[in-house]
Formats: sequence, C-alpha cells, structure tokens
Amino acid sequence: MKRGLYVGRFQPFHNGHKAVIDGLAQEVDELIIGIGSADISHDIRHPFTAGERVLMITRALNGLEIPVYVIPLEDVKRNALWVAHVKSMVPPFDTVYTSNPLVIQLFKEAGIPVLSPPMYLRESLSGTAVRNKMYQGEAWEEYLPAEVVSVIKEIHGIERMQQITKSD
Ligand code: NMN
Repeated sequence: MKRGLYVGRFQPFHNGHKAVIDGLAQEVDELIIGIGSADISHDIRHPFTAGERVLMITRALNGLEIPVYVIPLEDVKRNALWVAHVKSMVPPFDTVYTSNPLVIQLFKEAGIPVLSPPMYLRESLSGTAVRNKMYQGEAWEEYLPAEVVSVIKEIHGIERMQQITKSD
C-alpha cells in the first residue's frame, strides 16, 4: 500500500496539476493533496481561500480511480519546522511529489523520499500564467478543469481578482 503526498498552492488548480495527478494515480494507491499557504487568500498571488481550493480540487478529482485526501496546510514562520507541521496534519505517506526546490530540500533533510513528476505544458500552465490571464481579462477557462471554472464563476472569482488589484 503506497500513499503519496502532492503539495502545491493551487492558486488556482489547473490542467497541469490535473495531468500530474492523473499520472500519480498510476503510481500510488492513495493520494494526499496538501494545499499550501492555506492561511493566505485575497491577495495577488493567492486569490482563493483554502476552502475554495478544496472545492476546486475535490470536484475536479471526482472521477479519479484512487482515494484522495485534500488537506489545507497553513504556512509556518520557520522552514525548519514545516515538515513536522505537515506530518502532523496529513495521513502517513511514503513519498512526496513536488518540483518546488525548497519543499524538495526540506523533505530530503527529513529523510523522506521526494520525486519530481514531469510538469505538463509548463509555459502556459503555471499558476502565474493563468492568473495573469484572469487579471488581464483574457481567455482563461481552457487552462482549468471545467469543475474549477464553475467554482470560480460560483464565487465570482474574476470580479474579486480584478477588485483586489485596483489602486485606491
Ligand atoms: O510548489 P508550490 O505550489 O509553491 O507550493 C508549495 C507550498 O508549500 C506553498 O504553499 C508554500 O508556502 C508551502 N511551504 C511552506 C513552508 C513554510 O510554511 N515554512 C515551507 C515550504 C513550503
């Protein structure tokens, strides 16, 4: 029985994340999705709350063939304590899947195996690229699973993003 942990900010959850998870579902028996920076929302790099991201991910992974646990993880001030904090919040896991250099380093130092799954269409499918399209009023829907598009519409996400970037 192999349980993997995939950590990200998912601001928002996009087709690149979905492609990686479809691949991981072939490798692990169960998957934990750790939503990083759960305590941050309503700012330019983190427009959505942890609860909104839970909704996006849970709906988008509804058809996945393995069990998924979606768990928000607040940031902590001390990087040296972050792995212990994560372990205290999620089910036991064997391997961490991430491409984030700091996350790789912290888990390696803790003696936990880390793998970096290949990223899917990285240029167009990064959180930053997708958020920029949303801020600039360009077409953004095609980069996100349909379930995520409907969550963003339901919570009036684009209006929020455009409002929080206005200057006073
Ligand atoms: O790979 P990304 O999408 O950047 O996600 C990594 C997540 O892990 C981020 O939310 C980041 O804040 C979080 N993280 C937190 C700490 C900490 O709280 N000290 C350390 C490393 C990563």
